[in-house]
Amino acid sequence: MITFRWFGPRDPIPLAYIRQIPAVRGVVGALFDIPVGEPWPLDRIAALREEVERHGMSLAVIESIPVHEDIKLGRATRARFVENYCESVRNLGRAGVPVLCYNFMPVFDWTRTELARRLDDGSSALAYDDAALMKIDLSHGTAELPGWATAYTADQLKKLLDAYRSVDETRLWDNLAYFLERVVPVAASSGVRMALHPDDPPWSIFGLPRIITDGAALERVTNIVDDPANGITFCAGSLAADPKNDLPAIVRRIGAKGRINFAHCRNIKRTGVRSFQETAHPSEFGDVDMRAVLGALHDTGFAGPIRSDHGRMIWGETAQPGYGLHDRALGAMYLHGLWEGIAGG
Ligand SMILES: [Mn+2]
Repeated sequence: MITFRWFGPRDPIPLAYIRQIPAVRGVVGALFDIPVGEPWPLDRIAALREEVERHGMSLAVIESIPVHEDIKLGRATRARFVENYCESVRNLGRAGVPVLCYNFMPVFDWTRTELARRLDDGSSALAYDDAALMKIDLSHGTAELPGWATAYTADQLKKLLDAYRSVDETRLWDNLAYFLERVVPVAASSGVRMALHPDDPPWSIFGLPRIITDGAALERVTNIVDDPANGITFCAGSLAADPKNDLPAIVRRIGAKGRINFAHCRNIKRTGVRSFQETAHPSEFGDVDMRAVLGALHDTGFAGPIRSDHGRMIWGETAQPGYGLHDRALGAMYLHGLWEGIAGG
């Protein structure tokens, strides 16, 4: 099912417009006003589902319920936050939401160094360059980091970065295991499939550990708790930033185990070592062989939600970086056409 991310009532793109993109029948939604670590109320999730259904689509995925830093840090206070997370997962099940996309990246979610890189065709797109990232000064908080203007004050960020000094990759894996061992059984009994998103970009930034960076890591995740509810989000654009990642091979390996619960399909063009820019979705514009990716998904029996991912800014649109209507709609149509060609309609 082709889906489309929607940021709720504050999203300038109304559900009525999303409904008009041919083939899009599912919405990827979330609640954006629940403090991180608090449980998501059933009535709020149910209301979101009803609003989506009133517009003729289904609430296919929640992306995402953030994991509290105390869980990633393995602090003593994590037990309460894990229990709250379980409560949110139970409520997703009660509200009939089948898939939960989440990530386990310390402090920073997806990170870019430019929000409007000009491409040859006059459009603009998100871009990342490791050398530019190194120059970002975090001593004043996240003010210098594109897209993170108000996330952390200088003092909050310093305390958090200090706390992570004692968390290396091994500890982060342990803390992920603690989380999965407690949350996956709840997801399984609630009818919710978890879908861990790879780290974006898939390497350490600002000295913080990042572990969900390649096919081996994604497979390791699925082995921590061996249950269909413990799956991954296959994100083509995130994984493709590292040229060592063979995307169709990763899909075949994890897809064969039935553990790809959600797919993000977008394209990027690598512009150097640890440097890339986002592009239009079709294969010819970047380093992702999208036909091979969708072919592998099809061959392994994937029947879950797929969404177009970050889009460029085109046709004069102004929108939240990466999340305008036009280019993501073109991406959705491209993915739909490609899938129709592969699957035979
Ligand atoms: Mn993604």
